Amino acid sequence: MSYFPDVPKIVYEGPTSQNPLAFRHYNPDEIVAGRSMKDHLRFAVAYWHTFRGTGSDPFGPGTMLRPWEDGTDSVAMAQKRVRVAFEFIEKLGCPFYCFHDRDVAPEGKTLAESHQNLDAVVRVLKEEQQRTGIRLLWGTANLFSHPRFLHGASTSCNADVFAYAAAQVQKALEVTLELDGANYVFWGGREGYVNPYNTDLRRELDHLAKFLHMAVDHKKKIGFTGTFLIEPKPHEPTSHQYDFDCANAMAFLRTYGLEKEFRFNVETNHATLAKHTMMHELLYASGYGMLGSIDANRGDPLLGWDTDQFPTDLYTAAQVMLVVLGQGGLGAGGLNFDAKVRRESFEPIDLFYAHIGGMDAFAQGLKIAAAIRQDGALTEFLQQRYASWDNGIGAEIEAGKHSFETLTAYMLQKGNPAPNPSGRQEMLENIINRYL
Ligand code: XLS
Ligand code: NI
Ligand code: NI
Repeated sequence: MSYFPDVPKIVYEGPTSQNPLAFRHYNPDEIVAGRSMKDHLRFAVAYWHTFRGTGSDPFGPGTMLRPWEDGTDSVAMAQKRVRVAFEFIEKLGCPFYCFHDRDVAPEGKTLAESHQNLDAVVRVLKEEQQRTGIRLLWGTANLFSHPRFLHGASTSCNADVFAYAAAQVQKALEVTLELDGANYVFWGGREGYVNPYNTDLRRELDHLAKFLHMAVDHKKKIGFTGTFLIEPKPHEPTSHQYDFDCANAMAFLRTYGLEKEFRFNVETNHATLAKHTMMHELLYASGYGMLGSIDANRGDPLLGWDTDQFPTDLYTAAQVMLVVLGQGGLGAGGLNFDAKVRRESFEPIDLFYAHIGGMDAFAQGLKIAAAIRQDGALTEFLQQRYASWDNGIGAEIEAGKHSFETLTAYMLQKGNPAPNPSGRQEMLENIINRYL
């Protein structure tokens, strides 16, 4: 039984190929900068968008044609959908996938029933993982769709909702372990607030930290060795999401003694919603050894929300890969396409085009970044720019040998600082463009 009978296995045909169902740049076994493309990029398909996305938007209902759907939200349909998903992921040649508990299995009438539903689907996921060799990059719990979470989950004013969320995360974590997931993600969902008059902000943040500490305890208890990842996002659905950006989330983690237990899953569209570039967020996380994984997508510069489009911008892809190569890879992390086809792209084949485009963009970004690094022009310039810190007064300051008073004495004697070098922004941007 095939759900995509007209689509062959997607293969690499090279940059001159005109075949829209082939890779022009993603050549999984090709070695770039000492490692195969497959190992550098570690692509993942996002179950929620690709297999649960309907195409609905605030102005109208879903549009997606998904011939395998029978219109029910049954466990049987969920199990069948897993077969569809794995046929898709296998044909695409994508090594990983990611899911929320409620994407893969329907919510039951009670927590116990939800757990049972999940177990029934996890059996099929496991079977398909074994059959195909496709692996779980990360699992997570959906703590934002059901109306019980309307005030948030661990930051809800309702203590029972905190307890429910704890039970749900415990289960999702255990399922992730069972499926040998490489990471577990915490995106804030509705952890944040809209109205300052009905919100005890400090109390909610204390509760969020308590919840994450419990998650860490349970992780250790069950022996899950994957990485815990926080996925910051500044707004949406709430006005003030508690994990605003990497810098804010770092401050939160450190405040509550959690910084050693978490890293970040950085998403392009979240970075831009925070009025950052993706590269800024990645550099920040990476600079502190906190970059764990990436949600690769993009926003629409003319729309102010998380449009989750497929990443096709080579410039951004190259910047992302510059940072990833700069830190020696993503380790157990990967590039998850947290992206959905447009409402107007409603046929199943569009799912292939979308992922092929994203994979090719990042494969090209990888090659561009590797070439830039090989050439060394950027790294040399950067080193040069900070040369005043390599010896003399700069090195002494870095070594902690100075105070305001000794620096005053130094400057009084010297009179004026050495002249500044040019920043050479335009020249550097031209260098990048040489490789595009
Ligand atoms: C939503 C988030 C979400 C997370 C997983 O904006 O990107 O999809 O990646 O909960
Ligand atoms: Ni998002
Ligand atoms: Ni995401």
